[in-house]
Amino acid sequence: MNSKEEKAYQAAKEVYSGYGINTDKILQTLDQVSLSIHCWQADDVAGFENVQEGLEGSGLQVTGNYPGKAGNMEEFRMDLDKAFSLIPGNHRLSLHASYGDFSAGFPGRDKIGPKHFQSWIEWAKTRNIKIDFNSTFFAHPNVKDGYTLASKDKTIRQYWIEHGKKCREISAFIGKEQGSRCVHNIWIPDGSKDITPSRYEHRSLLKDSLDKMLAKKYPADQMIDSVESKLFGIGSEAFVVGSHEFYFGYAVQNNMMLTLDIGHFHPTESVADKVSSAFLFINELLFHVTRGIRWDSDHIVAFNDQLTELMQEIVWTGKLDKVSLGLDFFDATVNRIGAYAIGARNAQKALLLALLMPTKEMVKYENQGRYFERLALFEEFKTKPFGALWDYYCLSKNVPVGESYISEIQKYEEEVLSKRN
Ligand code: RNT
Ligand code: ZN
Repeated sequence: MNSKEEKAYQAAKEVYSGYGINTDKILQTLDQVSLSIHCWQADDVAGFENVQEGLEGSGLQVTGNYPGKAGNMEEFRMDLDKAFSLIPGNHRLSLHASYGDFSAGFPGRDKIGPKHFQSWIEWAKTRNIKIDFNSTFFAHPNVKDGYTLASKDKTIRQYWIEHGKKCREISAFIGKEQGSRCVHNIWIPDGSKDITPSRYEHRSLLKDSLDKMLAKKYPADQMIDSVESKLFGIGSEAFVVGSHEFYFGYAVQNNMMLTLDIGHFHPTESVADKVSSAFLFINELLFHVTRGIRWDSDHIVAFNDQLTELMQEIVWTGKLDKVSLGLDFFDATVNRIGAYAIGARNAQKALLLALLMPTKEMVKYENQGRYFERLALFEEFKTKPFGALWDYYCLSKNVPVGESYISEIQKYEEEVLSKRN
């Protein structure tokens, strides 16, 4: 008990215990929360289909050309290992369907199956990582004029319904194999650049396609489906079929999980404020933790108000156990492993800060109508020594403390990434 982190922890512990806050217990709570770490930051959403189209026309765009990107599955898995080694705790991997093991040939998205994910399941088992899943409705020639499940063309809809069905089967298989429910996230790019008189028709088609795709029921301990909305995308500025209202309604009506990507709303709209409403009508929420800037929704997660307010609301609503925290960002202008380390650690730090707030005291003031005191306490707690707790947590989980992961990543860049072509 004599490293500087341990000493700082003891001092911080005393500060918090003066307010009846047990920091040991809070670190345990933090440790029990697994992030669902997205695979797609590692290779700029490229995947392993080989026959893939670019992201263009899918409302997604990755900018940047930082060297060292993984070029095959072996390099990709190595990079994921490196990234996971810099994030304290035990986390899940969120895999996109386009990242299957197609070394024996890619059969087409409507024909993929559990066997294409067998090697991932093995990989994950040896690391005690659980897998979540995402169907891939973009970067494909069958995205017709920007539409998939909501296309007016029946053949196109049929193709994507088939893909969705296959992804659900794969998710259930993964869940069963790993002994932990696999969350299957559904996001489609469908929408239009300009004025669209047939919004109602497209949305009716989407509803119908989803009904067909989701008709088969799987055991709840194997998989759960979640639907993700968006406000607009590049090339779908005027109209996105799968809007918030659409999926909120759909999730409530069908008793489903709902995905709230915090980059998919108007910049001044608070996603944090949606938590307490959503939980009155929906049992479980999946968050895509990201950082929106102006028109872009996928910057590396920063420790900002957007993030800390979201974590705070999750804690205040008392629904931490009903929430999945998925990461969703992709930046190709910086070291990609560095992006993971910054983003994931920030998500955890924000949760830690939220867990440390003097909620009971604040509610006490609130009930007495003492609103100055409520705000004062909240503001003061923002600068209590929570950084010491974070450092101590990293130390106790054997991951780099503070910014020391910078040199770890630089070393990996020098020894591994710079040798790739
Ligand atoms: C896109 C959605 C979606 C994707 C991933 C790659 O706007 O946020 O979650 O980022 O499926
Ligand atoms: Zn998302």
